[in-house]
Amino acid sequence: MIDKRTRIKIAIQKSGRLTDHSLDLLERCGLKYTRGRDQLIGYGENMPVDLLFVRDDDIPGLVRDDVCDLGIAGLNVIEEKRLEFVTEGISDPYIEVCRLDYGHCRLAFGYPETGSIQAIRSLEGSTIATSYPFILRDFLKQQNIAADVIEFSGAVEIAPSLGRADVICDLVSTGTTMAANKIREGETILESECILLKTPVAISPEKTEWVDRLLQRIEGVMQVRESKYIMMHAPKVALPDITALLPGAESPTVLPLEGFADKVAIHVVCRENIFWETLEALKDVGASSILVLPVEKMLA
Ligand code: PRT
Ligand code: ZN
Repeated sequence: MIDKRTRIKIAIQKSGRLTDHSLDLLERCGLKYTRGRDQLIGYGENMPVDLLFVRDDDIPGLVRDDVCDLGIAGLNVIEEKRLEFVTEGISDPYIEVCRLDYGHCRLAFGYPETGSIQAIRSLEGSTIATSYPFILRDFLKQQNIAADVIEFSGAVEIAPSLGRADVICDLVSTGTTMAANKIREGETILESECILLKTPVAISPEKTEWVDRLLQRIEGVMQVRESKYIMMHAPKVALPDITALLPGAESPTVLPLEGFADKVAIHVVCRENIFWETLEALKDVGASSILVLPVEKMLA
């Protein structure tokens, strides 16, 4: 039995595209857990944090109802449920804390290649199949388009060939599924990625410290993903050019180099990836012995 007053509960997808990434994120935050025999709950061993493994569609509701303090789901699901809650008169069901930079996809129209409708402007009077009726209806309303929306819980891409719809509105990542069904990808109505959700209810004082700590660690993990630690030797005069070349760099540490009056060692953390082109440009302005190292952990 989990003590709800003192232990933080996080809802994550049980088995699907988001599961490995979500677990990896929490493990990078230092969480060690054992998974119960029923596989539905992971018990945190070194933090007062437990994981609830559920279907992604259930995550927004669990956070809204304060069954879980935090949850991780795709913006597509979060926005669909939010609009559904709004129709029930619930306006702020959860707090969207931050984007997590995985699970990227887009909700886009798909037009059968042989069909007469090939753009949003021709949607008036059409039938559109989707698994996201709330997002789609909201979009159509904003665009002032009257169209029939029919809900498909899966395999939306076969709706046109079944004669059930003229057009589809579905998630796309590589575009292979639409192409294989002779459907042309059209306009995107929602860019999605995974989002960290927080309960709308005030978190109990017993849990606040660990929730804050966890959120800070998640922010740290997000920051180090692209961050690099760069070391190089360079003429002192080249310092302004070097700083200008490094994307997202903090102010560099500049150290004297034994035996060289006009040269220094430069150490700097860059919050963006460093490409070969940047290294070549650094060399062109006089840098040498350039080392680029990954950053393991970072706390602002
Ligand atoms: O059982 P549960 O309900 O938890 O799982 P699920 O089947 O609903 O979800 P799952 O694991 O398929 O996806 C979970 C989340 O991953 C989604 O809600 C999105 O936020 C995100 N995501 C990222 C995707 C895709 N990419 C994606 N490509 N979800 C679904 N797809 C589908 C897409 O609709 C298409 O039919 O995958 C198919 C292949 O896409 P293409 O474009 O690569 O061919
Ligand atoms: Zn789902």
